[in-house]
Formats: sequence, C-alpha cells, structure tokens
Amino acid sequence: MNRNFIGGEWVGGAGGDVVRRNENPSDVSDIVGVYAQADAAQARMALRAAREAQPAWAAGGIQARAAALDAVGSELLARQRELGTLLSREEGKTLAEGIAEVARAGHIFKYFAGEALRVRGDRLESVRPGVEVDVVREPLGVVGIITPWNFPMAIPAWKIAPALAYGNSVVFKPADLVPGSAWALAEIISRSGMPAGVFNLVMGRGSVVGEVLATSDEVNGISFTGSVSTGKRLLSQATQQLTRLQLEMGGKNPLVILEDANLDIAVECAVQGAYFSTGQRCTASSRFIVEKGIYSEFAARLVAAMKTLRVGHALHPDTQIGPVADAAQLQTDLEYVETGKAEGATLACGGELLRRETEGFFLSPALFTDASAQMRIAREEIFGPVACAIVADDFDHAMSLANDSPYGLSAGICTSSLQKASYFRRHMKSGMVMVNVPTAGVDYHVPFGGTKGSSYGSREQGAHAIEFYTTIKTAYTRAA
Ligand code: UN1
Repeated sequence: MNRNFIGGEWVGGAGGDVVRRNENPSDVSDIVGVYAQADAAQARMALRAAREAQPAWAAGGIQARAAALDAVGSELLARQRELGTLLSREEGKTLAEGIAEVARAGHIFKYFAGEALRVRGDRLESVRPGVEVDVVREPLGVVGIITPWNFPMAIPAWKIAPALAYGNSVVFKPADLVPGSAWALAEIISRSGMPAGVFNLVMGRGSVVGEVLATSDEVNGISFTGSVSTGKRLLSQATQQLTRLQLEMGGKNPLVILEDANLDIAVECAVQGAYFSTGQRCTASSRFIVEKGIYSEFAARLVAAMKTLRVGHALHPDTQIGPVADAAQLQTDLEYVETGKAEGATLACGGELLRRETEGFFLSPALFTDASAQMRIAREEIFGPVACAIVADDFDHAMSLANDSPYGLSAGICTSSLQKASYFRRHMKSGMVMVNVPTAGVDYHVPFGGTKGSSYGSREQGAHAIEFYTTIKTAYTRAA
C-alpha cells in the first residue's frame, strides 16, 4: 500500500487500512495500486507539520531551495518513460502524452529552481528626507494544493514547485482518481533534501481532506484546479478565514476558423485542441466557430481527419486517443451526446462507445454540426472528446459568438490575416489567445489562466506565479 507523507513520515490511512484502489481506465481488470486515504485528523496533522516546518525552510536560503527543486526536476526527467507509463496507465492519456507530461513537470521544477534565485525587491526613496523604503517579498506561509485528475503530474508540479521555491510549506491533496502519479512525485520530493514537514501528501476525498484545507485557519493560501462548483464551494468556505485563493476552473474554448485560413492548419488545430488527451483539458477547443464560406469544407475535412484517429488502450503504441478517465465522466460525455441530438444539432461523427480487447471507457471523438450558440452543448463544459461547430456570417459575428460564454480561458483563431488576428488578440475576453495554434497545450514558462468564470485570483506559472505564493512587505528605515 502507498502511504501518505506527513511531517516527514510515511503514514497509513485512518485506522491503518482505509485504501483506494486505482483502476486503469484502458483495462478495468488492471489495478494500478492501492493508496491510503487520509482522514480529517491526518489532514490537520499535515497542516501542523507544515506550519512548524515553514519558518526554517524560508530562513534556510534560496540555494537550498533551488538545489532541492533542481533535484526533483532531474529525477522526473530521468524517469520520464517509467513515470509517463504509470501516468497513462492510471489516467488514460496516451503513452506519448504521459511521457511528455512528466517531462513538462521536470522542466517546471527546474524552471522554479532558477526562479527561487531571482526574487527581486525594490528600493525607493521616501517622500520624507532621510528615510528609505524597501519593498520585499516574503513567503505566504502554509499553502494547500488541490489538483484535478486530468494532468496528474504537470498541474501538481506547477503549483508545488513555485510554492516551495518561494519558501512556503505545502499540504498536497491530489485528485482521488490519480493517486499513483501524485504518490510517485511525493516520493521523489521526500528524497530531495527538504526538512521534514515542508512537503506533505494527504490523499483522500475532497469532502474530507479538501474540507479541512478549506476551513482551517492554519492555511494561508489554497491553489486549486478543478470544477466550477468545487471552486465556488472552496471560495465560500476559505474566505471565512481570509485564506488567499487561486482557482482555475472550466473553459468552453472557441476556435474561430475564417475563410482565409490555411485549412490544413485549421484541421490540425481542431483535432489536437478538441480531441487529444481525450478532450479532457480545461483548455480544449469545444466550439468551432466557422465562417460560412468555408463551413462545409472545414466540417468535411475535420470529419475525415477524425475518422482516421485510433482510439484504444493508452499504452498501445498505435493509440492516438486514450479512453475517458472513468465511468462517471464517460456517462457525462454520453449524456451530452444525447443532449446535442435532442437539441437539434447534427451528430456528424463519433460519440459511440467502442469495444476493444480490454474492457475500458472508450468513446469515439464526437463532432456536432449545425449547432447554435444557445444549445447546452455550446455553453456547458463537457470535459470529454465532444465538440460542436457553429456557423458565423462574418468575422464580426464570429467574434461575438466566440465571446458569448460564461468562460474565458483560451481562445484560438485560424486566419492568414494579420489584421484580423490582431483584432482577435485585442478583443477576445480570455486569458490566453492563440493564433494558428491549438487552444490547448501551453508553454510552462509563461502565465496561465483565464477571465470571467474560468479563473479567480492571480495567474499561475512563469514569473507571475510569484504573485500568489508571496506577500509584500514595505519597510521604512531611517538611519539613527
Ligand atoms: C494545457 O493545455 O497544456 O486542467 C494545460 C487543465 C488546464 C491545463 C491545460 N489547467 O486542462
């Protein structure tokens, strides 16, 4: 059994035997491992350990922090194939995607090892002669990190690495569905030379472990990625303790295709953005907004490309699209396929359960055409390989359709017009805009986040991550 890591010790679940079985979505007969489930008392123990360990970690200096993060990054990169296999086995993305994700996590740790050395302050003159002002950054304190199942390594990495780099201690609660990658990451961190209690792993249910993080006044900040409903619940609970929050939630990301687009690029962006990683990305393209002159040709070419996609076991070398992550998500995806039909959209391709040699959650990538902006399939985040195409009369209409969403995470356009691309970049109400590149699949060294209902709080990743994980102190000094 894989245990939790609390105060530098590996501890069993509550009562010693409360475990979760980790099921492979490509083959439900394959159990990836069994994992201890922490209870509320253990979550509180982890918070106490983090509270006690944090001052010494912050005072220990940036070289020690950089060295520890660099060691974690190196090991992730060295073991990317092995850990990528574990990730794909438990989450269902393809082996190539799993390996790439572990490598990305490795690069993130190395990036923040460097960032730990680059924390800057400001010195200003005071308006009062003889007084000097210093503006410096200090760690936030104890940070709770709550992550989703769709990026079991990369999302924990881009929260844990900056938290530790800037001198915070961490209590990490991974998604219930993917404890294997989280445990492997924790095991690597446990050997990186950090003092006991600086980093803690508590696997368990949101309603138990998450609840403790959300309601404890021992927590200074919570960084969360997950659903809108959980994000809102966290917000209402954690603000009672004035806990700082960073929430990354849903998306309903448009990909606009204009008549002047290079259609090869447009189809490639559509397939990658909507269907790779089985569409289970908050950055996935789920609304294709297509100018009317090119609509039929685009739809025909997209369907042709979709029909060539090989859906299957995540670890099979030929597979391009892995299974849906679990039975509940598969059920949601199938319900949305029915909803789309009932709303009057045309199911142009896919949306069918597939049988493979092993029993898993295989779904053919689905495209609805003749969709309208009011349909639920065009407004609600599905989080699966289901997208819809909406016809736009012209560029202005495409812009207003693209912005007509409660979400604002990532938005893409395929066009060869610099003028239209520039207009799109300026007027899309989203945190990320993509010109002739897919809406999903972002770099690790630049800010990530959205507007409107997609995000709350300051940006993640890149140099801007420091905003969340530090607090500012202003010091006035008169030499006397
Ligand atoms: C990506 O598109 O490369 O949960 C990353 C998600 C996002 C990460 C997307 N927070 O899908």
